[in-house]
Amino acid sequence: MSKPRRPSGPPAQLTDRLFATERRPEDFRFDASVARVFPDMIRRSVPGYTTIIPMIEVITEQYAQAASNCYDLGCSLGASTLAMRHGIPYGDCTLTGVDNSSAMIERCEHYIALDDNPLPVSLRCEDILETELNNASVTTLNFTLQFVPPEKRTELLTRIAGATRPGGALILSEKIRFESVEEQEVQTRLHHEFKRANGYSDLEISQKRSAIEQVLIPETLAAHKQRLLSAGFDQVLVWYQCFNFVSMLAIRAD
Ligand code: GEK
Repeated sequence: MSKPRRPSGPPAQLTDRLFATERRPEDFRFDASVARVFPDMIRRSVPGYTTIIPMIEVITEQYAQAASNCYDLGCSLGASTLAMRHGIPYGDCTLTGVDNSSAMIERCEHYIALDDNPLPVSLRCEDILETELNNASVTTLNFTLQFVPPEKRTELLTRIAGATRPGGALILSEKIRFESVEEQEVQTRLHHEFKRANGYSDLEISQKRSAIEQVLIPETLAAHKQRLLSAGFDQVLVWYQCFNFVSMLAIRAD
């Protein structure tokens, strides 16, 4: 039997021009206009995203356990969900993607259906703060926690750690900020240069920055590590960093 094709993720066919012309200042929302261009937007805006997605498959393969549940919280169009699907080596696992944007979930259903891996995927259009979690081996928060109000993050991570089996793990990718003003300045500049190199204009960069400022709240790496440990994970490590974007692995001891 041939192994199912590796996922390429949602096709990045539509170019993100959402902030290309002068707009009324308004907070960023994951609505239909964003969902339409999302694959292009995230690839050109998040340094390392195109590396992180296939590594989620590799990490999932290591930490998934037979007869357990795997979750992708804030699944958007399912790029991280599909990576998990292809990494799970057990047919008796469940895989659930959760997102509270109906525009994202509707499109995600379509991309999941196009992928030929046989593991069933359930999608929930729900708030990740409310969604039920249990018997988990691998949970992914790939650039989602940053959109959860900071005062609600501890409760969510404690619930995830509590639902995670011994030996299971959480993959947590986030935009971070730095204690040092100098490092914050350099890393932010490099991130903006990355966006410029990907074809975004100064106007697009500055309008997006203003729109997202109140919605995406980055924290320091130290704050993330400390909170993951107090939430109930036993080991936390950074497995990837590019500028001010990192991905961590939080593991529950066996
Ligand atoms: C990927 N993981 O392609 N409940 C449910 N969903 C939420 C919540 C919430 N409280 N807050 C935000 N979201 C994906 C990328 S994008 C990252 C994740 C980004 C959802 C929101 O609707 C959006 O789809 C997603 O989290 C964040 O690997 O745009 O930078």
